[in-house]
Amino acid sequence: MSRFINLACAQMGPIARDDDRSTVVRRQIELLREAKSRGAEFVVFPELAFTTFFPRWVLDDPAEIDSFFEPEMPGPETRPLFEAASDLGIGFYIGYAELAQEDGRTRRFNTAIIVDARGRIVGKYRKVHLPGHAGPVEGRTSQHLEKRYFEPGNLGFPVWRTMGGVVGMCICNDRRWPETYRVMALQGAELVCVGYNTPDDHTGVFDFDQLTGFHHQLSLQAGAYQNATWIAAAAKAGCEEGSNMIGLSMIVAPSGQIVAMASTTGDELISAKCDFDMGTLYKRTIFDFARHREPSQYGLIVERKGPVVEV
Ligand code: CDV
Repeated sequence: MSRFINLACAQMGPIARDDDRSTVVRRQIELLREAKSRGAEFVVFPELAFTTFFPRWVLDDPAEIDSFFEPEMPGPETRPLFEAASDLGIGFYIGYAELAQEDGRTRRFNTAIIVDARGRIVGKYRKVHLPGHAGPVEGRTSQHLEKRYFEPGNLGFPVWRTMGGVVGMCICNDRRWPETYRVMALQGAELVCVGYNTPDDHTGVFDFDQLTGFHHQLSLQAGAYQNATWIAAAAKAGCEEGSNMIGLSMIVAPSGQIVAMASTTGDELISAKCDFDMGTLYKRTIFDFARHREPSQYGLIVERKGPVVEV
């Protein structure tokens, strides 16, 4: 049996610090129109897709910080995206900085949502693995301060039955952690959506060597294969406010094969016809979790945060 979905990733080129939401949303709607012309039913947009990647800066002014956050989704400036998608009958995943009032206080999360083809938010995910630091690191021209601006996500890694399949989400750095995919795969994930902002010009002072693009691909291909799931990953790419971000948006099959990949670092739509059932072969054989996994032997995975050498 086959269950096909026409899937697209809307890679976005740089967003300037001064670009307003309406300008950005116009670009996104243009990408949605192209998606429609290709017959796409679901489009994955990047992480923090409405603004520049502000965690590269040390910001202290609360009003300036809040200007990058969305107190409501959709809000007045982002609603046109929802309306255009629903008019076109396209569902989407998009990332944004979420300003939440929760537990009697203001909280900030790096968030992504799934919106169905009728414009309804069906799922929300808050980024669990926040890379970088809480304060500026001396000697760096560009910081990575996600730990300063966001709390770790508190919603786990749920999946939703939508768009004809079982769909989950993660955000950027999450894609490097095997736990991310496995928790979703244990709930039957057939598609994992990922938006990301990955700079490749911090060599020598940050987490990168010359292999940033390779490690991105490696993580997605291994995650897809080892969990028998599709992965659709959309980049914010190009030189944004002086920081060089990788493109390489891609759609990866449950076999681990790349079936579509961006060739630019600008606004670019990639798409592929994907069969949700393609993972079934692996789920029945080599990765039949119920038959082959041995959770009783994996205790340290959840008990221990970092390595402790006892020998
Ligand atoms: N936005 C990110 O999470 N970026 C990280 C970089 C900074 C390590 C990533 O994993 O791509």
